[in-house]
Amino acid sequence: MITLFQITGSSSFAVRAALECAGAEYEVVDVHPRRRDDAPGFADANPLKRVPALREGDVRISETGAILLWLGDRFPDAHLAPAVGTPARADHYRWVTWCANTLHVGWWPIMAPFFYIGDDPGAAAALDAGGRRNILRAGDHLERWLADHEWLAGDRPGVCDIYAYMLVGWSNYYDDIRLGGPAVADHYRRVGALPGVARARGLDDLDERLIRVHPDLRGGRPVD
Ligand SMILES: N[C@@H](CCC(=O)N[C@@H](CS)C(=O)NCC(=O)O)C(=O)O
Repeated sequence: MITLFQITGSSSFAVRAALECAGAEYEVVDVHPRRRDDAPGFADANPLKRVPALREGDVRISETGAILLWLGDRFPDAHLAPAVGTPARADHYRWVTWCANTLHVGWWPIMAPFFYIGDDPGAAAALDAGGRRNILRAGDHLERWLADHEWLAGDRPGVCDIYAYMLVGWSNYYDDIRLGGPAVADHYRRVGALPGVARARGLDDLDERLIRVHPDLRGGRPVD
């Protein structure tokens, strides 16, 4: 049985959505963000104690992109990863890696400036401005590709689309940040309409914008 260690509404959403799209059998361990040692097996699955992390038998895997690549191969019948050796497979590696090393970390200066500068308010403004420039540039890159591709890799939706969907969706937390243009918006709607992605939103207590429906709930339980 696959075990997913997750925090509702965090990066683990992409993994949960991929598991749902794959029709996988899995169980979830909800990690409390301030009491990560309470989750049995979490440190074993990821010594860094970050979510998402996944365990199956002797497999221990963390890092959103790595887990998504692994799931694409673990559930071949779900076709969430193009066939090995095809040009689409190259796009799949490229987009998952780009999501991880550019779009995902591109959010940190905006969403989590304390990672970089503690609580220095002067530095925060500069970091936020630079972060916004970078994330908008990333959105333009996505827009150019999606202007003439329905999906990021090949002719059907895959794990890279799910990863991009989550990261584009995070812009809904901000009134003044929109990634890309009409092609990114259409792709966001297409991926969001996939039954597995919609199910994962429900399980994660998220609305169609990926915003928590009940802000006081985490993993279906009140936040204490
Ligand atoms: N590079 C990691 C980053 C994972 C990460 O930063 N996870 C955050 C949630 S989005 C986390 O576990 N934070 C701990 C917490 O919220 O307490 C990945 O791609 O999975």
